[in-house]
Amino acid sequence: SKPTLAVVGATGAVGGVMLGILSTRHDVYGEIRLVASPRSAGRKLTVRGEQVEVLALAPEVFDGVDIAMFDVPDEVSAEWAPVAAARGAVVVDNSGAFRLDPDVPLVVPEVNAEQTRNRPRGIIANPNCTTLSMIVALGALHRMYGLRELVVASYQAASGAGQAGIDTLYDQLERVGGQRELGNRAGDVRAAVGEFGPFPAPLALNVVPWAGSLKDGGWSSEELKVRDESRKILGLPDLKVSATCVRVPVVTTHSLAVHAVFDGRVDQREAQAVLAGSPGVVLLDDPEAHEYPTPADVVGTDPTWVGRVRRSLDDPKALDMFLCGDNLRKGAALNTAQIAELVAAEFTGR
Ligand code: 11C
Repeated sequence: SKPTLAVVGATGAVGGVMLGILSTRHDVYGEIRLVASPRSAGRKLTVRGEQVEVLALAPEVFDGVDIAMFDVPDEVSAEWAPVAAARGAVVVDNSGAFRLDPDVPLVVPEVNAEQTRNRPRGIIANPNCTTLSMIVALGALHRMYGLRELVVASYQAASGAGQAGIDTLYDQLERVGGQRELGNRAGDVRAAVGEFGPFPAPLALNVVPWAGSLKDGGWSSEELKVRDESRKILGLPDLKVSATCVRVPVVTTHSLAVHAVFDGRVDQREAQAVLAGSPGVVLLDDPEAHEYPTPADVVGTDPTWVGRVRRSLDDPKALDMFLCGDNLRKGAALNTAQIAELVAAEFTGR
């Protein structure tokens, strides 16, 4: 029979995209239960064309649930994912709480779908949106050439910081819009934008070289996630990864400039063909026609988009490229939904 699904964190930025994705998949689940913090309980949300009342997070909401998706802060997942698992649900968790737990697989279906069944804690982790915005394409290139090293700069959208990030960017843009004198003197944008919200500096008319929290050596948590999660997903524990994570005034869709070094020589045309032929990847790479991915064109789509593929001028084993992925879809809700569907197939197949 069709499994019962719980969506925990249904009222957040990722939750909203998740309900849209679930509404395009009528055959996968029986009941869908929506769960959120007590603050949001009682609200009605639409999924599969029906109004469903949001339940307050409590142990009982997981009774009879086969699969539970979590889109909540790390500390909420850390506490509640084991509760759901203890009540028999397979948890697909989109927080950072379990991603590096050796007993929790970190799954990107195009790269390591087979890991889904290897879940001793009953929990499967969904990667960070920045890692997810590049890893499907890099997985395909790794299969072809053998990956050795990544040097990454991210251009991350405001919605990576949730609804508060989106609201902050729009509020700031409203304040600076039309003020043509802004941006010519140090500090004037800072004075004009109002609240910074979840960001440490103005985001409108600016770029901010920071995402997450401060870790040893000056690295941000986001940069360490890109390193640690890429290694785990690709099964390359010694992969060299240097990331610099930057926030840009884009609402949704993360971009990355990647320098990837491989075991052997690479070829531009061959690499482009590999990318073009990989499920979940779209190659858009015709600079003469001004064709390359940009967040404004990619947002709302499912694949990882790749362009500007070049062989390094100074290293025949290295490729440089530019990637874009919708951080709320493949970067979060869609990948979670894909993992949950792999689990759901176990239920319907038995
Ligand atoms: C951002 N990638 O863009 C972060 C948000 O580990 O799931 C997601 C944090 C995470 O700010």
